[in-house]
Amino acid sequence: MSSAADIVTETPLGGPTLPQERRLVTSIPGPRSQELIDRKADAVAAGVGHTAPVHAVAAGGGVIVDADGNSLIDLGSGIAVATIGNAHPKVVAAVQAQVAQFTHTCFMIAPYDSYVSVAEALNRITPGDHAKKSALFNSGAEAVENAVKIARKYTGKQAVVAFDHGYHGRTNLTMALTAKAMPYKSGFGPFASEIYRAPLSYPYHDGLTGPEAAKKAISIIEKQVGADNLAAVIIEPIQGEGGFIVPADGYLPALVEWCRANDVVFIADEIQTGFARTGEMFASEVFGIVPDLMTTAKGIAGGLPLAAVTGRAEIMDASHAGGLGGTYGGNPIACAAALAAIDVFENDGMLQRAREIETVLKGRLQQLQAADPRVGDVRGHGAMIAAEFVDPATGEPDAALTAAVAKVSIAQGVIVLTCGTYGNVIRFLPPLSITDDLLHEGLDVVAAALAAS
Ligand code: PLZ
Repeated sequence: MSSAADIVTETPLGGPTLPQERRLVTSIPGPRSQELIDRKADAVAAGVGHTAPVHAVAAGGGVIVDADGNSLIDLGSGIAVATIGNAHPKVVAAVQAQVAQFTHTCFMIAPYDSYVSVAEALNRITPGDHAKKSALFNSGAEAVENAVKIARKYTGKQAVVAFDHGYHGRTNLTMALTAKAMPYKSGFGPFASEIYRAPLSYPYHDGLTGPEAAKKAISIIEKQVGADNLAAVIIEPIQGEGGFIVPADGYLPALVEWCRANDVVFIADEIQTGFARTGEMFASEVFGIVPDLMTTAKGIAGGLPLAAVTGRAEIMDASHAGGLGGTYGGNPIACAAALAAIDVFENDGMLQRAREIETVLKGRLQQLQAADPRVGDVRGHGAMIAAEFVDPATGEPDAALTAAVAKVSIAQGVIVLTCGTYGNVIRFLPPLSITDDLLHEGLDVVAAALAAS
């Protein structure tokens, strides 16, 4: 059996030197993976699911290697986290140096440089040249919770508007902000109060221009919530879990303008879209908007858990001293990883690579769409591209087809993720360290899975 270390191939953007190939030496799951899946069923709470039935032992470049020696093409990056590639050498070196120095003092007890440096970097690279400040947390949901706390404290108002198809996390407040009941919310209520929902711009389905869709949303917000009660609007510039929905041009700028005119904090949730994923450092730049607050996580630290709220200094400073924090927020190891990852994002051609990946993904998926009417829509930016599957006769979402294509692809050694309110979207979120050859091979497998489904 060939092991991960047998063949050494350079990956284009660093990462462990795993052979960059799809290699199936057993069926998926192989016996060792199956053993882990069985132990998981016995030991891990049933609510914690998994997409690919594999026992991961190594990952880098564009592959994940399992305990049976299979090498799977990774088109998901652990949900948009391993954007610079798994175990990127700069992240590994930074983490190793930090872990040997100190592992935790608690930033609220004895502050350290790397937290402040991450805050400075975020203040510099997020959109807008106004004065900014940041605060660091552990997970995306925790960042969203804190953005809402900060906006409420600053405005003295309580209501928060989120959008149809939105996803913001699994904690109590963020479940309330999240749109989809199954699997995220069902049975887990009651949910936080003062959360309202407005319609999104979803060009493939609503046929509205951006300004038309914004007018509709703003009218609902004004009538059902009232600007005088509204602390914040929170939106993903391109929705992630909801189906990689790209709003029509002009939608987001109109919302931002309305927020500015009405003393409402505009929060961009860039947890999935941030850090070069869309071909810009942040998706807000794709739409030419400057959010008041931004939440980030996922790609920020090359796989280490870290999240942030960054925004206008006067808003970020609204909280009394001691009002924000948490034991682990801005953990020194995660901060060291983030500084290394941000260096890679800024200096190693990541924006360019995301744009190249967009060309490959969109080109291939549009070819599929032209040949197969079940591919209803192809959309996205950078290395965040999706295909929406429908019944061509009715235009209705086809979740069964989508699930079948994903399942067959994974069995053939290509990890793809689904998403969408109706479960009828396959999303492509490859690490930017993937080679073009692997990307094409992954798409060949998906195309064959579609043809066979
Ligand atoms: N906001 C926009 O995409 C996390 C969720 C996976 P956490 N998305 C992946 C799952 O099924 O749990 C996400 C996001 C946006 C917030 C979050 C929440 O980030 O780090 O998972 O808390």
